[in-house]
Amino acid sequence: MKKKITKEFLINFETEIKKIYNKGSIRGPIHLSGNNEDSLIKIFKKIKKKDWVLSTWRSHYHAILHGLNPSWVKKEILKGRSMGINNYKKKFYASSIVGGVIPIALGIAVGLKRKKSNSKVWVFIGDMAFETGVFHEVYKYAKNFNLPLNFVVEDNNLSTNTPTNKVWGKKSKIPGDVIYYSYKRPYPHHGTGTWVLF
Ligand SMILES: Cc1ncc(C[n+]2csc(CCOP(=O)(O)OP(=O)(O)O)c2C)c(N)n1
Ligand SMILES: [Mg+2]
Repeated sequence: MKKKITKEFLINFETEIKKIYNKGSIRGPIHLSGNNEDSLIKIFKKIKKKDWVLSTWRSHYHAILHGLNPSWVKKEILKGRSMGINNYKKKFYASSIVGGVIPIALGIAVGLKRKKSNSKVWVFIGDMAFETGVFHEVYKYAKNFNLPLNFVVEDNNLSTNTPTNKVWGKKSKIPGDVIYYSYKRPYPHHGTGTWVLF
């Protein structure tokens, strides 16, 4: 069983990281989450400890909700590793390459199927990563070969500061078996909105 993590806990975690970052104590970029706590808490109820979770540059909430020790996550962030929080023991992998985790997730799902494992892979991607070709290829392959791979699209209609619907003319239709939620970003793409000098 995973420890129950509340919305307040998540918000307080990011608020604390924001304060530390603003003091100039984190010598690396950070990407803070917010306004999506309810959606994520609901989604993570379906994700088991034995499942793999793959995430992005903005992974603090995903890591904590997948059962990584919040103090350990905080230590990693303070070491400047916010953009790539990884813990193989806890089956958690995050990469800052847009779309980078999508084929990795597919490889893990193939491996799990070959081993006849009953674990699944959950991959969290932004709305712009969802529009990339690699998503559509991996989605098609996973579906056609019945692989244990679930996608979660986190839609803030932004790619850094560029509106995704304007880039593509419109947004693509989300397939019925892809988990989706939308939210309004409370923090800038990276940092806290305060200019920090080291
Ligand atoms: C291959 C690659 N290209 C560009 C970037 C720069 N970049 C970082 S995040 C990001 C926006 C991605 O938007 P989305 O997938 O919607 O994710 P969000 O941050 O909104 O959750 C971009 C372009 C990158 N990290 N990797
Ligand atoms: Mg986005």
